[in-house]
Amino acid sequence: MKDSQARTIYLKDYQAPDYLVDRTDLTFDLDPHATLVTSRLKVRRNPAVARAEETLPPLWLDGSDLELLSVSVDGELLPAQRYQEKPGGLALSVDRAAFELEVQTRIAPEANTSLEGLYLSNGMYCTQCEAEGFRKITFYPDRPDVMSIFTTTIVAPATYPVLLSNGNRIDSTTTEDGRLRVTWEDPFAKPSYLFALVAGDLQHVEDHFTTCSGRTVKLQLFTEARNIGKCAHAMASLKHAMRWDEEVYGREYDLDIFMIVAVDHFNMGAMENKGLNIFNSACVLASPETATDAAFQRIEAIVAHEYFHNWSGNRVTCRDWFQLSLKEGFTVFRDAEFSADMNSRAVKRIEDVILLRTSQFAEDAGPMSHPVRPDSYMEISNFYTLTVYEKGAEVVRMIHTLLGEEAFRRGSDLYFERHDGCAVTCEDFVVAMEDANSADLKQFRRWYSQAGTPVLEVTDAYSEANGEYSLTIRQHTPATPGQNDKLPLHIPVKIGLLDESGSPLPLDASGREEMVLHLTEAEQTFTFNGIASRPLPSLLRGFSAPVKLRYGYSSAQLQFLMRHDSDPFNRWDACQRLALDSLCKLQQQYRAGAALESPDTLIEGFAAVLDDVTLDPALVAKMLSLPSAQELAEQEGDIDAAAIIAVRVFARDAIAKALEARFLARYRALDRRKPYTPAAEDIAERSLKNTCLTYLCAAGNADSLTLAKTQFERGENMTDTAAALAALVEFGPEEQSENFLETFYQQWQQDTQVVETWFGLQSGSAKFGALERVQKLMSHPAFDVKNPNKVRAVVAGFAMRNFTQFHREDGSGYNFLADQVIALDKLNPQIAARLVTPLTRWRKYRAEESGQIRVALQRISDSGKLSSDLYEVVSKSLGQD
Ligand code: 7MF
Ligand code: ZN
Repeated sequence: MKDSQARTIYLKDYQAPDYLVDRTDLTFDLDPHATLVTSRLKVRRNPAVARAEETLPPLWLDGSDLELLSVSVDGELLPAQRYQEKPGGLALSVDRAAFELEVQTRIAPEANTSLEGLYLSNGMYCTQCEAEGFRKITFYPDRPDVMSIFTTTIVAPATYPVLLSNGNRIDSTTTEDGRLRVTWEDPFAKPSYLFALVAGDLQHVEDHFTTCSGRTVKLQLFTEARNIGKCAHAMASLKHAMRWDEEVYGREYDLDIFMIVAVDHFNMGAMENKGLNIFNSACVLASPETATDAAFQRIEAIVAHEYFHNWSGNRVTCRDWFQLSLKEGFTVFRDAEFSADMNSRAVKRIEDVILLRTSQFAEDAGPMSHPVRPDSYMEISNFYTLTVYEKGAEVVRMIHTLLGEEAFRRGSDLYFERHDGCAVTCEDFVVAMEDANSADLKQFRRWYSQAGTPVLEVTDAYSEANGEYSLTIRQHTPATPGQNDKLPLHIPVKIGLLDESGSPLPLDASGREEMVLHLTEAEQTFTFNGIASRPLPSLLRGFSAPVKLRYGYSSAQLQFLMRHDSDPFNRWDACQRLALDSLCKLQQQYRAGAALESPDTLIEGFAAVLDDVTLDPALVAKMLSLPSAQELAEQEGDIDAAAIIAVRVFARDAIAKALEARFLARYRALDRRKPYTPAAEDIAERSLKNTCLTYLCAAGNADSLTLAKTQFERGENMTDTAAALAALVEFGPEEQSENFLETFYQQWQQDTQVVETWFGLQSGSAKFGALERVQKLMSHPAFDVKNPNKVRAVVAGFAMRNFTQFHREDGSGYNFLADQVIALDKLNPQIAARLVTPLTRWRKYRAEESGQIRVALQRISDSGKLSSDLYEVVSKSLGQD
């Protein structure tokens, strides 16, 4: 399977570019099969690397899947011996230090199924250039440290009335043959990955924002006519994000126009192209009738994320792709804080921590494990990972925790001031944080270079005679591929101490009740004085560091923390630990072939949570949610999929039956039938209401299924409708479930986003997502293998959310995924490489599963020439590289 083009790139080999591009003038003559791209570049030798009296090095232009038509220098056609087309690009011999280069190429957007570069989505032209897609448009130094001022002219038939690119529209005319010709200029120098072009028959909604300095910015959201009623929430979110970035970071928007375009075919969530963000439709369009609360909150977060990139990413960008977390970690931290300010802070934190613990920790322990700043890669698009994004955001959060709010802001101000208009490194970010505050983050930097999840083991001691309490913390990080020896990290451990009544104890003479311990050694002891009786520690509050924490809490202590901890995150965490402990005990019983015992302590804990009407209902809903099968699988090696599924179902049903009356009472109290709003308090009530409904249906009482049926038929908003449908499908009689699913499809078949929800509901269902059904969904008329959202809903939904069916004993789930990955690699390598993830974790399973998964991976490997994307993941997972 060895791919001749798959070679490894190393950070240590970084070299500044030989040439700079001051101006980039592009003209697109759009045609589905033969788009003509003319690129005029003002090129000059990079003075930072030039030496006197040198022979000029060749100019390297990246290019892939391009048909080269002509090359000229300073207006003269270049003879063929002056340039050479090679795999991956074009090398030009250069005879002057500054020149104008013109390159003409032809491309076929219609045939582009990779969704990188210029392609068509439902007849609309659009682009995706990050990380290395611009080279599929024209020959260019496609690297983020080459920043240029772009002018873009688009010529298209009048059937494409909307022609967009970055910056300001400076010209618009009709050509003699009746075509439209529009020119855009972006006054800010940018790397090619931020280039964007859109052309189509689009409608838009418009609004405006007045910046802190009083400038008016025009805001436009473009979409196909049928979706124009689904733009309001994204527009409101954008305005909130613009205000928040001014208030919290002092960052004002810099152009007079900001545009968002929704497209149906998109590999990722969205893209921060300068002044022209492009979004996956599912991440921007919403109405109460069609979108769930989760979708509303996701849209708010992603609109903010892309907007925040205007400063953290665009004005200050990355020197090279090893620095990806510089913009992504920082921007994810910014969008998380924004969401926390707009909604419930504790709930946002809980959701992010669940993602880290289930998926990022698994990545850190798997064959693709890498540091926040990777040292090497074969295919950069494989490194848009949870480690770079989420762990990267945790690293920024730890700097925030260590320095404090105001010092962090001083650091961020200095960072933007110092590096505005530049392409910089993670190191530059840390240095700005240090310089603005005379802080020392020397040891802290290891978080960027060391992979793996640290484990903290905490023990404590109390001396009544001295009134002295001490915490001893040991840290170690397990080995990861290519990194065997790990050094101690600088870890902020936020703590509090509770007395017997649950009140917080003062931790020192200043009387503060919470503090951040700086753990820097492999083992360290922290001592507290004046403690009158043995306290209960509340550790790692708010998840102050991305680590696994071990302390031998008893069930009684966890129940106590659930009730009394002043940190709402740690109350939830105590509840999760209680659930994890119960499920682990059940697993031991299951694996020993013993009868399963009712998880009474857990039920007791849940009862207390349900009875506490003073708690935020959203927090209650989170506390009552059992850890997912995926999260349980992350807990230990030698995973037994059948045991995980069995004990989770057993515990869920036991809880449902024991607390049925309480669930019903809360369901009734929360079923208020108010008109829908996506306000945090309303979302909170719906989430607890639907958690109760799910447990009620799990308990199997016919009256509960009637409740779900009524809620489904009322169809008041998609959150309630989808939750009721999911409960009916999972717990109702089979023939009826079919009918409900069919009714739902009939009602919503015109709505792309709802159909995606409908697909996902089935593929992720333990009961209804059997392989045969999932295969049938793939030949459903609404399925489109070229649309990543559909593939994610059906195939990834099955492989990543349907633990029961995916791990079927005959290995058919693994084989199915292997078949899909092989087929998709021919169409869309990025999606194929992401889809294969569940198979890469084969070493974690017990022999039965692991052997079958490895065979499926090997079959992919032997299936012929793989894309470099898929090759990297598969070969690293099989341990060949
Ligand atoms: C919120 O980071 C968090 C993460 C790259 C594409 C969007 O802005 C982005 C792009 C990938 C994975 C996750 C996200 C994005 C991408 C994302 C979006 C919103 N620069 Br790949
Ligand atoms: Zn981003």
